[in-house]
Amino acid sequence: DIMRRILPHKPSAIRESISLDGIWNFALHNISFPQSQHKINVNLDLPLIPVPSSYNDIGTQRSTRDYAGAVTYSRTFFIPKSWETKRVWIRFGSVCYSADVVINNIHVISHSIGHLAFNAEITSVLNYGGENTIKVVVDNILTDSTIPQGETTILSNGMLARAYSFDFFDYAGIDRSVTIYTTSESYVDDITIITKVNDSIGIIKYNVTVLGHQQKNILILDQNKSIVYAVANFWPEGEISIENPHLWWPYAMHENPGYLYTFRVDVIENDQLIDSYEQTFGFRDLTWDNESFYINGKPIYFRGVGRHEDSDIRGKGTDLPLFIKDHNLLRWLGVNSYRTSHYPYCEELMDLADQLGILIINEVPSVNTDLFGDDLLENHKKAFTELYNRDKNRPSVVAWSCANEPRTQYPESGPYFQEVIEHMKSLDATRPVTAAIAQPYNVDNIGQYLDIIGFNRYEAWYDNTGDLDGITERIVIEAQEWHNKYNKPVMVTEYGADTLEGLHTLPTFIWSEEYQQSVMSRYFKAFDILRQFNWFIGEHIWNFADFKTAETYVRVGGNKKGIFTRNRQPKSSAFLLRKRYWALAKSL
Ligand code: GCB
Repeated sequence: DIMRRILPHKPSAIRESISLDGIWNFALHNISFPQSQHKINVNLDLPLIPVPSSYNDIGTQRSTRDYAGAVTYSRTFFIPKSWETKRVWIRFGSVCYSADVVINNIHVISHSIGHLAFNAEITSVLNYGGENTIKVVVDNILTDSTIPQGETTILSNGMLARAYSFDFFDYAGIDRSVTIYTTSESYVDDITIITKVNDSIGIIKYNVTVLGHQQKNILILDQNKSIVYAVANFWPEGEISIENPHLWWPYAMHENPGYLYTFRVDVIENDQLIDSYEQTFGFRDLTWDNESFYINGKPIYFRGVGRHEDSDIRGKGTDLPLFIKDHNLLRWLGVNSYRTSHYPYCEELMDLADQLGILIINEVPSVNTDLFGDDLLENHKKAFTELYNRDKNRPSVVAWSCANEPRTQYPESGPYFQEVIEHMKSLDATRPVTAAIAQPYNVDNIGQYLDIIGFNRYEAWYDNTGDLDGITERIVIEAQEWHNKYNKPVMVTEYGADTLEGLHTLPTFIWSEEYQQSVMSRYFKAFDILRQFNWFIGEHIWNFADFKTAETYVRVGGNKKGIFTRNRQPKSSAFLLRKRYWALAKSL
């Protein structure tokens, strides 16, 4: 059962690791790299690729950027002799879309879905005290039954091309870190922690899988790493109470948001520590009803953004400078939340959300869900299982989003999403399920299964272009209709307008910075009217930053609905949003 052992590698007194991040060899299967270095009009790109990164924007060739099919990543690495007595594992943070991993010519694992971690034990295939080879065949073909869905076409030059309806560039490659690490023969395989707060008592319900029958100890450490609780030789599951725990609060709602405790499991054999794993968690009580959504008993109003993992050159590749820059900008804006539109984000980002107190609506990678076949349904459920296993212990994750803009006008969408949502709830009863819905309320078939209704609406952009004065009333009415139909909390999960930075117009005209601000201020009026009702629980603008999309004539160098440019410089709208979000933060 490979997918349960998904705990990321964490440094500890016992576990050792080697990073395989770096420069790998790279080959496209249907296109050969040139022999001659002395010609132009040939592909002079290096047969090398950085990991982690998407491969698409690294080279100079359209054929690489738009490649459809399998590519091979390969490299060598050393394993120390001293690891001979250990179990050894390999873990990929994500490969888009599918991966076949071969080490020393032995196949070790296949995995097919992007944006989610997978690992495999590789103890028996390694050459200890010597060199090893790894080859990863990465395929980016999407079909009717992959999550997300896509298709392929043939171009006039005979090349295969990808086609997809979702509005972000279909980046591919080994886009997150690759780590090889050790455990002892007996090791901590999985930890599940659920917290509850009753008056001044914090309750931790835990379930720990340790392979082997040794003594297992649990320590609970506070943020300063002081021990607040210790138990020796615990059962695999149990309950721990902590008096007056520090609560986990969202950003700007408390002077110390994002308070994290550590749940440490030590495994001891013959008085020797043989494994130690530290899992962070937070005490926060999540409740929701037909009227509202509460953290630690207080109603939450989501003020935030839709985002993408996207930047130039590296595409969706993990980029630590970008991650910290983005979080400085998110804090500058005063957001308390974002949605991981439209796929699970990198674990390093999720760690920051836990630490900083950012509320995450965690979206499975299902976009524009259509056709609703049985294979698709199975893959959709599997995607959610993998996401749940990866992120179940994160206090930042306060809701699951089961899809972005699924085709909910079709009757088949009803039973399909009923099953997806019931599957989510069977795994996790502690978090609400939502979706970002594009179809109008009157044709929707899935809202009755959701806990929170999210809708995406582009008034005065795709709908009623230019009609700024119609925005406020239409949004107020639509939100009320959603609430009337389903009697659930409602939020706007997307609204916005494409804006070319530096384009100014008086009077205001679409694509200008003034137009983006005009749209926003009309939406703000609607939100302020709706905020009188407890059931209206939030606003997420589309998008935090401009991002790359497929090549289409409605996109000029990508989607420009960012309030920041792709380079993370502000459009004038960023200042407007900042003013509103900080005013909201202070008024709540
Ligand atoms: C949407 C989609 C998002 C697009 C956005 C747009 O509704 O959810 O993926 O980027 O509209 O700008 O068209």
